[in-house]
Amino acid sequence: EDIQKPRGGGSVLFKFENDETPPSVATRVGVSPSVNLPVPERNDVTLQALGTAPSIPKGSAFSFFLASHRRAAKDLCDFFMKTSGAEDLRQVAARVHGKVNETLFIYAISFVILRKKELRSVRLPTMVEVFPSRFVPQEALAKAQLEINRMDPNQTEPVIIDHGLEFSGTHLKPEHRLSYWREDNGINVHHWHWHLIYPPAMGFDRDRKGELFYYMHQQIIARYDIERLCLGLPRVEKLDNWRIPIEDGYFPKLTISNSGRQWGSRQDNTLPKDLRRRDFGEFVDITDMEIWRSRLLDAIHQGFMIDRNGDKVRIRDDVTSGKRGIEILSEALEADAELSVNFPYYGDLHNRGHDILAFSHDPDNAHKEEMGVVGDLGTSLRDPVFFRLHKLVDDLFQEYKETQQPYTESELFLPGVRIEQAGVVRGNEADVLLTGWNKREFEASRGLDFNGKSVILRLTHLDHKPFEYHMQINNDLREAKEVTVRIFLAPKLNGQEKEMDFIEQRILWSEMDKFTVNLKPGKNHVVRSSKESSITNLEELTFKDLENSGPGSTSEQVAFNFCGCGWPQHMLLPRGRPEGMAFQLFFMLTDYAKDKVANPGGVRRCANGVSFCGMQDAKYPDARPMGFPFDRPPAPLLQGLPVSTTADYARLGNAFIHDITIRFLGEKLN
Ligand code: CUO
Repeated sequence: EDIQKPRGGGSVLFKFENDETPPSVATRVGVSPSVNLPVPERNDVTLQALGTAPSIPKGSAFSFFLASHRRAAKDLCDFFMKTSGAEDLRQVAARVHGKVNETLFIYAISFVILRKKELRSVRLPTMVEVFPSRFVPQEALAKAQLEINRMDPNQTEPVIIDHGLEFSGTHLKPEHRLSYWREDNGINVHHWHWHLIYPPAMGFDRDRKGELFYYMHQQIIARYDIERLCLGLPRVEKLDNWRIPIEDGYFPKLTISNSGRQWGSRQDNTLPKDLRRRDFGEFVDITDMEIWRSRLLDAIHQGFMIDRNGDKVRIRDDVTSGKRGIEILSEALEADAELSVNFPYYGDLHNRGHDILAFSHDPDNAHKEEMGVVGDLGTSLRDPVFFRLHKLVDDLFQEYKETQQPYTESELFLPGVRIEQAGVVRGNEADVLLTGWNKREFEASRGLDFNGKSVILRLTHLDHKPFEYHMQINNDLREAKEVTVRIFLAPKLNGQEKEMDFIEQRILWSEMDKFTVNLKPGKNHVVRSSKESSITNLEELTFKDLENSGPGSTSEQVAFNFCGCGWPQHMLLPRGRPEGMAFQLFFMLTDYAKDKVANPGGVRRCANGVSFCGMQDAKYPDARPMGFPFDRPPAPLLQGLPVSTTADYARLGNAFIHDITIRFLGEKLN
């Protein structure tokens, strides 16, 4: 039996002529109502016009970390960008569909919809429904297909694929205990979206793109390390020696963009090798990786980089105009070949790191194997090695941050306002938060063809009971004061069950929320729901949501393409431990007048996920360095006393530290 006819995900966005896509699947997604009209012949859509886009084979993996694939993406995006309006794009896309790689097609469509103002009403469904095969094992999809083949043709009940809790793990390997986290659908969708908004070398820059590359990934590593601590595992180790085998392998058991081709897998103890993929025209030596890292470290320790003319470019974070050092360093490290201060010299450490790891099982194509999941933006977090690579990246950023002047007391202190009390409340219980498992359903039969029958994916994920932050703040000033409230979470104790000092805890602080309040003179009681977090997104929309919302939908839904970026709300809290685990919340108030960023004419669109994703058509809305005040080493003295732990920062009246407990119920919530 033919299982899952390749549908390529593309057809789900538009209705195509001669496409046997069932009408329900081909539902227009917020495009103009004429979408079911036939696609007229067009002589402007030729293979030549697509540049290098058709060079990526259909059915195979597409990797934004490969220079040749980025070029193909740029060619296709440029071509789509020339269209005028939704109808034109639909016609052009329908002609291109089937001629290019499926993932590339979805990437380019998403890219253009994000960037063309007139396409703001076009919304995209979640990747889970576009490419179900990237989220559940091939075996489960094949089983569903078999069940359908045996089914009574009149049966209307959907077939259900229940996925989790084990995910790809067996619990024989310590790393498998975190499969639920790495393979979480929301985290992977967030990562895909983030890179879609902030791609390197696509001919444009975004405000503080490099700094956000550092910060968003730093926060992923912090959260991953916290989750490891919850499970009694040590912090992730950076991959800084490419000449010894990588202990942990990874077997994704997934297929690529519904084509049936398998992602490559990596055995335990695989030795990374020089990349010699003639099929992509991609070559990298391990030696290059070592040289680039060493040059970046030179720059960090000397305090300047060398541009292409041989001139020094100072890297410092305390500049008030121009680019911060972190921005310059990040563009050279990621790297963005167009924005790097000296691409030939500082190289392409991070992207090439993904490539070497993605092909470590078949570096020269001797086995004709596909890349591993770490090569793809939408799947790379599944593999434990992703975190080892990004720990290396973050380690370089931290090395740089440690060379920066600590914040001074006047930069940290905000006179006149004082946090008297702050904590969390859930129902009528204070300071105890609960986590457990939950499930969400998606339709697999939108992106895959199951003979027109409905197949539901029921994915298990970590979740928590919603809660509220409560803060008692005194404003001793005579007038109202606008402040930014910054809330962070970190474990109280390290792996040895000892209280952490400032330096040890510094890079674990996870941003929970950031918002503005106007404090009236006197006492203020500020309440904020966990659901409003500045790092989390709106729930991803399913095809059904989109059908139900119609063209006259709310502006929040309209902005979804951008809002799709953001940490999943269900992963806001680390899981804690069954017996309860000690955490600390850190609250800080800063002067909004100093934090504010002028956004001329900027409508505040899609405030969700803003801390990790920025805002559409606007500058990043916080003037402080990202991660403030934990992005730098501790101030040596505050109010004349030394600083050894974070609690010493709370001596300032505008900061507050508070102990809470997170208890993992290990059962279904609600
Ligand atoms: Cu997000 Cu390496 O930058 O995956």
